[in-house]
Amino acid sequence: GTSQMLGEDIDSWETMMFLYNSALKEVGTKLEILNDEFVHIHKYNPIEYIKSRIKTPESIVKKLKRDGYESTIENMRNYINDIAGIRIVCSFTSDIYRLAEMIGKQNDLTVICVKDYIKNPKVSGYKSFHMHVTVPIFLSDRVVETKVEIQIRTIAMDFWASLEHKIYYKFEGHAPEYISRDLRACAEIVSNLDAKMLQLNEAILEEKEKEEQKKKEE
Ligand code: 0O2
Repeated sequence: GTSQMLGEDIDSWETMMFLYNSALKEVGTKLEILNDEFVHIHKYNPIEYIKSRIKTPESIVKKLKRDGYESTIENMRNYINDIAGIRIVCSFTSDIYRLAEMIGKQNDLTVICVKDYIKNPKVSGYKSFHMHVTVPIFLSDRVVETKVEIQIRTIAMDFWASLEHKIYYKFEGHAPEYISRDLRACAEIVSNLDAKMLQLNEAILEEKEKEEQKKKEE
């Protein structure tokens, strides 16, 4: 059975993957509940969609190598923070911080670190809000705190990052300067679009408010 497997071979690859998969389920459910509650109270859906993934073994090994570590289970556990990754794609930049705050307040999650690549974009032009958290996984005989990387971004940021990721990988990080420059320019356009959409949303909400006020007065 599962518990026997865990007891006998605590450090195996399978056990580790079992824990990361469980962590993705736990955090995924948590986010769905937060979203449902938000809809219930505010009649508004901050999350467009959620994607989760387990990092491929090749990608894990590559990252360890990049950082100068041997490919051992111990090093993976200690130095790779995004083996379990969950991406929340939301509508507006304002939703990102609202969600990050809600996640930070969850008592059973421990926030290890936060990287705000929206306030401080990467040189590539990449924007996104990252949180490294741990979630307790309750097994039959023990509780294991398991790492998950949560990335929060708007649809526009996700659009840019998805395409840039493909292009970047074609060049293995050594894209010609004019391509990198154009990609950064695209990131700028995407940011302007996000700002414009946020403005529009605020204007629409204001108009709605006025309408309701008028209805009340009649
Ligand atoms: P993949 O294929 O998405 O798994 P740390 O996590 O702190 O140990 P790291 O990995 O340098 O150090 O963290 P960082 O820079 O915060 O990036 C983690 C993830 O963010 C990346 O995972 C990407 O998913 C995303 N990311 C970061 N920079 C960029 C960028 O310039 N363009 C795009 N498209 N995505 C980016 P991986 O492992 O690189 O890749």
